Amino acid sequence: MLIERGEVLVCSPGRNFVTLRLVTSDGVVGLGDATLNGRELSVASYLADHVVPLLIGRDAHAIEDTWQYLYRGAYWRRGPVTMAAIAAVDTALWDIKAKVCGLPLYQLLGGRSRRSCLVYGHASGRDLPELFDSVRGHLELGYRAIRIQTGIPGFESVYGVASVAKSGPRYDYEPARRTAVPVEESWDTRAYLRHVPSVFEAVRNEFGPALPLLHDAHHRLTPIQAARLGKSLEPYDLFWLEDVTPAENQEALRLVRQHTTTPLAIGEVFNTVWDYQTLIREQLIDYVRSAVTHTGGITGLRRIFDFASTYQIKSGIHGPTDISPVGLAAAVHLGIAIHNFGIQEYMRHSALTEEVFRPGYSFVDGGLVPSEEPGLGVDYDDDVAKNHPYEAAYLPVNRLTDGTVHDW
Ligand code: KDG
Ligand code: MG
Repeated sequence: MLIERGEVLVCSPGRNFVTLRLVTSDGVVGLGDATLNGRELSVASYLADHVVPLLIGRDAHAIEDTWQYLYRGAYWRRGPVTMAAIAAVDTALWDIKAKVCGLPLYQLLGGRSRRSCLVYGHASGRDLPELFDSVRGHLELGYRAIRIQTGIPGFESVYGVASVAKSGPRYDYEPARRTAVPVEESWDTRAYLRHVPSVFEAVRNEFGPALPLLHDAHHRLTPIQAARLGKSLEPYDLFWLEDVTPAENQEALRLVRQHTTTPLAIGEVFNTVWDYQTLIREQLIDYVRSAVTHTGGITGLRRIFDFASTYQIKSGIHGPTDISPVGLAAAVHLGIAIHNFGIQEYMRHSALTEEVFRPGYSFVDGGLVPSEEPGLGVDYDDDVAKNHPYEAAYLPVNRLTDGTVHDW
């Protein structure tokens, strides 16, 4: 069975998505997610100009060989654009193979290791009353683990805080804005470090000790600041503290680790197992945050999880709404199969997004359950998609209060 055709589909049902559709000589269709928020067209071009032409006539079953051909064969390795493109090809080929076998994809990854994948949602608010409403809204929706992000007094726009709709707090916070150039946000780490522990104290007092709580520092701290934050949050028993430092300097986590027992999660901007080499070998983290979409697909991410499993490090697959339902479905198939599953991020896509992508996974009792359809279990509706063409959108740029560019 040969790969006969490849189409790169770019659409924007509320936000931008890049999807690869591969079609085989037997007419079997596979989908893969290649969305890179704010840099979508670079991956679309990489796929259309440099990858799809090389796939035509290749054996659709040769997933590992195709992965290595695209990874090693390009000579220029790694990086988000290359690895998102490889991820889309890899996921589409797994989708095809599972459809040919007549099995849901997780069966090819070893079968079920659990009934469902526990997820966490994103609660947020500019202040405590808004945050509490958002937490209650998530509990009513059935979430059993919740990420907490809040405004900081004196700052207008803070990472992770959703706008509030008339109908109540939103759950699908989208930081990328449809502007010709990125909007700029303002940041003060000392104000953040002073404020956050009081928020977690209030949340624990209101919602009790048992609810798993998570928090994302979004790459903004130095190692010593990160150590201080981890230590100050210890009384509130976080499930994890995410992206405390810009972790391309993996060794920086040694210092953080020496000072705090708060579990650490890192890796949504990483692309390969090499980005985790020190973090995993020295047990500097507790959860791997990479997405199927940005890590070379199921093949690339599974490699990282297998390495992590030898050190009791678990999965925490990245799943905000800029991972399409195709990428999320792949995450759920992988998460249900691996032994070292930790938790899955699930913000919920908008109704419009789910009109284009028809996901077969279901949210049951705070967990995601994969579709039992052969393959990934996601369909793509071209007719709906064509009414929602790409629109340029950028993630914000962050500046300190004196104007210095800072990590966003
Ligand atoms: O596109 C950027 C988002 O994927 C990122 O800001 C989301 O940090 C994020 C998370 O943990 O979901
Ligand atoms: Mg994050």
